[in-house]
Amino acid sequence: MKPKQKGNGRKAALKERTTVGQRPAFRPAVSQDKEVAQLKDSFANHLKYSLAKDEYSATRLDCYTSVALTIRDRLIRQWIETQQAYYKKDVKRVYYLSLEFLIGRTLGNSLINLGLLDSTHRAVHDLGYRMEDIREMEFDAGLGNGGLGRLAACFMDSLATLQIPAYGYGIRYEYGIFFQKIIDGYQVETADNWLRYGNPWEIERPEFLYIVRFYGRVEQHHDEHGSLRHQWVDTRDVAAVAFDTPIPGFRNNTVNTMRLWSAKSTREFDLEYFNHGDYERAVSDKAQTETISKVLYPNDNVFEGKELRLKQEYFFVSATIQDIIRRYKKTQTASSPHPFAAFPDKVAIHLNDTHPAIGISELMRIFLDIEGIGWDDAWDLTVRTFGYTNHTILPEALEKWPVTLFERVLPRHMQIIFEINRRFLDQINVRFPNDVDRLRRMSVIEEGYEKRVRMANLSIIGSHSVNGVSALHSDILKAGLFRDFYEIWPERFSNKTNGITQRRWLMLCNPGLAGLITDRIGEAWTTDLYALRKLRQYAKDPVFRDDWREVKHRNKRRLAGYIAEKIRVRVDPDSLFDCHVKRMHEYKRQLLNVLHVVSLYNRIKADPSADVVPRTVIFAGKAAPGYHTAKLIIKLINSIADVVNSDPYIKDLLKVVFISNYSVSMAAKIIPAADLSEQISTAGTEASGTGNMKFALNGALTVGTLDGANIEIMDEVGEENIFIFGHTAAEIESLRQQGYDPGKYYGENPDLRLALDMIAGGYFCRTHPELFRPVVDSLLRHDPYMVLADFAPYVACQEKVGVTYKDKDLWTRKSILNVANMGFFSADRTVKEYADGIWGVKSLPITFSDGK
Ligand code: D6G
Repeated sequence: MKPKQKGNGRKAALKERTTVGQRPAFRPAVSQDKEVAQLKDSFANHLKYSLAKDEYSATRLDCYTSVALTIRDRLIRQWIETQQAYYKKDVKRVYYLSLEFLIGRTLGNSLINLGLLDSTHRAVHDLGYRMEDIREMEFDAGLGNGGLGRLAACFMDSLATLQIPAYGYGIRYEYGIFFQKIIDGYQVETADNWLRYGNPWEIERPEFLYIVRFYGRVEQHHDEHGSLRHQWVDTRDVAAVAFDTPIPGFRNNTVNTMRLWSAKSTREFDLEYFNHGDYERAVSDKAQTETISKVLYPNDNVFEGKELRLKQEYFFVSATIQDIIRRYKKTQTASSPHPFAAFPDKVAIHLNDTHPAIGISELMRIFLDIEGIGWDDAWDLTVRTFGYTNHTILPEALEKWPVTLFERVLPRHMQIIFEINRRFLDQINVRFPNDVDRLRRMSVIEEGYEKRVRMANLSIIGSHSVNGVSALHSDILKAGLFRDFYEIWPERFSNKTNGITQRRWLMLCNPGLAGLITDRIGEAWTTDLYALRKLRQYAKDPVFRDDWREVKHRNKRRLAGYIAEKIRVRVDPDSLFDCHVKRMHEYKRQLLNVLHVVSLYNRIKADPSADVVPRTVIFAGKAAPGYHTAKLIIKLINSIADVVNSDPYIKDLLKVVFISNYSVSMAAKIIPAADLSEQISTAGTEASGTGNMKFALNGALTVGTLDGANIEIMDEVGEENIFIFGHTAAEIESLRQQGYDPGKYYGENPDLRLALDMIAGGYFCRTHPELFRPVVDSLLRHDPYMVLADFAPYVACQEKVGVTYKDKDLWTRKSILNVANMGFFSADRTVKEYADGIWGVKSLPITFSDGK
């Protein structure tokens, strides 16, 4: 009896924490009462003087904006001090160039990093609002598609937390990733007009405005020393305007900058037409120019060779490098004889995939054509400055720009790339004489009917460092895609397994679990995730396990409430929450999950008393608007959900839901409520995955293939605490070599055959029975991601999942051990490895200049 009573008392305390928020602030400069009073004052001031509203006219959005501005004010002093310290100490800075920053919401993150969560909750409460409602008013900054963009956002948080002088540079898209609605089971896209009500976190910096040039032609002449010089002339120009967002570290005074560029037409450009009296043309050309930063391309892991995309890439890279050089010059003494000699000692530029790789030719162009540096010196400085991360080996995702397009948009860059390539191939030819095949493979220019610029090859040749994002992925790069380069430059290659920030992905999204953990082992895990190891000893503690289950159950009830309200499906919080949330992509194999669902449905139908564990299978994810198969799979999931959820024989044994508009803030709702994390990509296709880490950190067990970082998760949590199934990357490769025959699996496995026949035959879509036949046809004919080969092992593994789930204590023990062993997957660890191994940048603690 005793432990139970104690448990109830704790439960009450836990409950309290989820409504009130986090533990007290880390270092209250003033008493909390005073802090709350100051926050309320500041809030009232912003409502009145920034927004011109009073208590009668203020909307909930006004309240959110006032709270956001109040919190932003508290970042400003630290922001200015941090930036001044970087100048005073003349530190080396790292510039993280990324076409995507999937930041999500900023308010909650700022509150925990500033240690103001509790006080702000109190202040907001005193003013008569609910903090949850206020936080829901914030639009996600959805400036990314998936893993690559979210990684950039996690890195920004870790860089600031590690006090590394760092900048994120990208594009301020007016429209981020589209909004997904589900209408009649189909995905419908609507525009994400996230800036409609303003963005209180950004500050426009019209003083940092750069001209970015496109098109035109190159003129050559000899200068007074007889050297050949190039001039890029008759260009069409666009202006890039900076918008800065402060990025606070976790309770450490550091505030870094994320600088995003917005396109504006130049005054000269407008005037040209005005002078000719063509007002309409001037206005429409202005609008045309500004489309560069209008919209994020909604593709994940697919290259779409659009001219506008190439312009986006060059636009942000050119503005960024101009800004980097401006900042570099500020710290150089005018008398220095070689003003750029120290450039790589002060500047590290990182390419988040090949999207900013034009930067290599842009820095060369500036060194050669503007700064007058000779080729060899310019090249040496460039290579020492750049580092490159590869994010995928999927062939359809590799950027290859047609030479004709590149030449037209960026004629001088094309010349420089040809010259980089010529010199590189000369070296290869010396080392491997007459090896034409090798030259063809390594060339930056892909020969063929249409010549193309291989951005990955340019990135490797122009960087001193190349890395993959999980151990398996980095090995595949070395042995496969980049083998020739690894052979000549083994020292350039390394692995940096991805990570996630535990501040957002545990502390903020799961306050119940975070509080329970902190109660037992203290707060050290917030900046040293390995501290979670201390939880191992509690995995056997029945009281702790009870509390652990209670936290998960509360999170599940909350998600069930959301599902009931939004999707009108009642799901049982006692059922196993089986979550498959990520971009919709064939290689991620949502279809494999679908086939399991159908086979489960058939088993229950055949025997309603079958001993299956009740499951709620939750899907969420966006499909690229032009990706027909992925969109059809969404419709298939929804069609199956309709049939399963309304079948009276199935009762509560199986429910299927598709949650629309997956986003960072949606992930924060789903992940804390998950029991099972589906990470079932074909081995060798998912470079790392980071969703896998977020789920495990929130106590979900993983069912997964030996792909990407799943392998390292298995190594950390132990084989007995993860459900691994399916062909390995090597086995997949040899199946492919042998000539893969999906029909064989269809012939051999009656469960699989039945499931496929039902889908193809219209069982789930009576009104349009042929609708899903193409999905099945493609599986039976090609099945490029080997869904059928992994079906039987997957179903067998899911059977084990079900059996384990029924043993509540065993499941909870495994759940605790997963969390306890997640130390390695902090983005703090990843970023430290980049800082030490690639960038050569050091932490700089920030102390205030007035000593306070
Ligand atoms: C950020 C923070 C602000 C600083 C500004 C310019 O907006 O304090 O003054 O950047 O810094 P630099 O770009 O000149 O380094």
